[in-house]
Amino acid sequence: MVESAKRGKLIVASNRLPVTVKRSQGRLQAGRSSGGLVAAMEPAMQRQGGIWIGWPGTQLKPDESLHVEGAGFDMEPVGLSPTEMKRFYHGFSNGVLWPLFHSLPERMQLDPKNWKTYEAINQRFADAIVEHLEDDDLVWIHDYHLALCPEFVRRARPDARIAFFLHIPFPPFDLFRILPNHHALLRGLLSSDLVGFHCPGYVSNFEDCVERLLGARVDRGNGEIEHGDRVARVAAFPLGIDYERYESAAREGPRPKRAPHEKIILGVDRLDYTKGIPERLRAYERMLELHPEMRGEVSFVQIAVPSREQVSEYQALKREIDELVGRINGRFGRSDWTPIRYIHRSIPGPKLSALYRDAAVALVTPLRDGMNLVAKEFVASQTDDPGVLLLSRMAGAAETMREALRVNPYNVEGVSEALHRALEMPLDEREARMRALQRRERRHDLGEWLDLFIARATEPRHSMRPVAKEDFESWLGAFTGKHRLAVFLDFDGTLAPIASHPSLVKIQDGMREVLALCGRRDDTDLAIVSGRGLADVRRMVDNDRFVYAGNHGLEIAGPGIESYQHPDIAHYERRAVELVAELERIDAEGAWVEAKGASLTFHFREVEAEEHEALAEMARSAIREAGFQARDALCAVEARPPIGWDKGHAVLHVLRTRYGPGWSESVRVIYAGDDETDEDAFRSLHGLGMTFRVGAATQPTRARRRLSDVNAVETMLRWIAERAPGRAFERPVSPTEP
Ligand code: GDG
Repeated sequence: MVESAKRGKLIVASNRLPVTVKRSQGRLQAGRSSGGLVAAMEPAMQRQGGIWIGWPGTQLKPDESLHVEGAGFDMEPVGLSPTEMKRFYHGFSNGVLWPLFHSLPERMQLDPKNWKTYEAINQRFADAIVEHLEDDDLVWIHDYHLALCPEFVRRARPDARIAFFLHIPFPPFDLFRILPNHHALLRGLLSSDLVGFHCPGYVSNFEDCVERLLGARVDRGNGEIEHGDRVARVAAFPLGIDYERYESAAREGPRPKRAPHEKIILGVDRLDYTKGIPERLRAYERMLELHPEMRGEVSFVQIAVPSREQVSEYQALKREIDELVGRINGRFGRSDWTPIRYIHRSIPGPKLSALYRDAAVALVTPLRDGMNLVAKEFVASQTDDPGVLLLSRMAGAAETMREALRVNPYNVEGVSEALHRALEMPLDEREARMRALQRRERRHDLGEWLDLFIARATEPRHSMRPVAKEDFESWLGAFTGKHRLAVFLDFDGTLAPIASHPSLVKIQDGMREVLALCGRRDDTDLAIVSGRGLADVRRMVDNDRFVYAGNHGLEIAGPGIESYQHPDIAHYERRAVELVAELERIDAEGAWVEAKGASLTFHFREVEAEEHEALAEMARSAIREAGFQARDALCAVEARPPIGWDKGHAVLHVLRTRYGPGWSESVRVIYAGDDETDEDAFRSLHGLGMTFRVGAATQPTRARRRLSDVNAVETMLRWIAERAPGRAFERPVSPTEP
């Protein structure tokens, strides 16, 4: 399937707009917002035009609109109340996602209330996007604040072209799974057509999480992930800067009247604990300690732009830095020399450019950083005597900026040595390193990043290649080895496509053939586990070699096992007759009741969709009144006897009676099912077998992996039918076997 993508307008959404509005004496004043996202996307929007949706920094009154003269694009403010700011922005986004994604989980502050607000605000952003969305537009959502937004936009506009870019690292599986809401975040991101990251390492962390936590199929080679009936692409797009702008700003930047006699070491960061400012100050202190000759010869200028000042972690960090600066200046300072100049505010662009240009060393030592633009801006601004970039290995930028002196920011001793080396580095080496860095950043600049991202985001959509036997070889080959296999399969939606009425469901020829092949193998036993009555499902599948579990496992029979019928079944069969009669009295054209002995199903697939919930609720309450358990199924509600016996119990019963209590040593278990009731079996088999949830739905599952449809199940069975023979076990013989 190839679909052509024409280009409409660009709709960008990020937590903050590029302007921060303040109310002063009743009037609105717009200033620039700080941070890397704005630094990257503002020039992009100036080039592309379009509309930027985000929080303007203050609550606007209903009659106030936001028009910024000469911006080159429109801005749409999204309002956030002080409580919403506290819960959505400070609470969940910056109190949970920010530290966790930067591999600092001990700084997380979890509060379930904040998650609710996070969901609500993501929905609000999605509504604002949808309001402006026209055919052929590209929606580009940014960063961790809005991870659920793609899913909410997708729900409203299934065909929208949606891309997402994450500006911070994506953490490894072991850390990401700490998050209680990890499924929702992954599903949110995967609703995009394209999810972009700074580095290949973050892409592969994301792929690991999706594969292990959602069970989704991931094609790592092509960067494709199956999500329901869609495919999301994932790729690395390392962000660059507007190189020429920084270069010319440095050339034109103010020059000091007199060249300072000391060498400047420069740090430029938002005041954030991920930036490693205290560690950096300690490394500088250590360098002054070890190299007294440097005292008075160097000076450290640290710019720390105030950020997230309401979060307690940031207040504590500010205090720590203030104390460290005071201590170091007190310890080494002289009347004619201050070791550290600490500037706790934002400085204007031209002044920053001049500082970048004149610095001998840039100390860019974050503990973890998605990319880090300061490193790149420093390089582009080195128009005079080349300085040295000292760069943390933990910054995304370090993956490509190989000619920098790369350091471990936690290792104070190592950073201090590298700093000394940078200050002493001969011109030849400084020149060679800086030239190489400049060449790369000039070539891979912001314009290239934008072109590559937008081109990929608007590429025609592809279906993912269908699942193949080789996939099952990699998922099941090592697991099954030479063991005997016990394969459990649901019927409707797993072995045969769902039809408008259960009596119309039919196994396709290819499936019938492959089932027969599996059934003939001596090392493989098949069991069909269905919500249908036992006789019904046995008639549908029509193969005497299989075991059948009907009525969600209340009745079981077949070769090699003890037939089973739950002792309470007769009692519930009688009560079910009355319940059938009662449900049949619900007056809805197209709804009907399937009687299955001790259980029943109330179907409403043929009824208008808007009536579904009301009908389901009526059925649920009648079922509960009659003393049965109500379970939602696909366009249906099932009534089951409350006897604590489900498909999971049925599977374990079959395994125990067929292979003995030590079954887990001799057989490998595979289970595939498409229904909510199969989740019981997935739970029972968790850690004991390989489970597959079939179907395009994206709701959470306990299954290990997902298969898109009946065809994928057929491919799995073909792999099973053709796999190398397992060890020769005696096939259990039963009197009922033909
Ligand atoms: C996030 C990710 C990723 C700083 N002080 C002043 C000032 N700045 C500007 C810098 C730079 C930007 O702020 C900071 O960007 P970074 O990339 O270093 O860091 P974050 O804000 O944490 O950004 C980061 C980025 O998003 C982009 O994807 O690289 O990893 O954490 O542009 O120049 N600008 C001015 N005065 C200052 O005092 N004018």
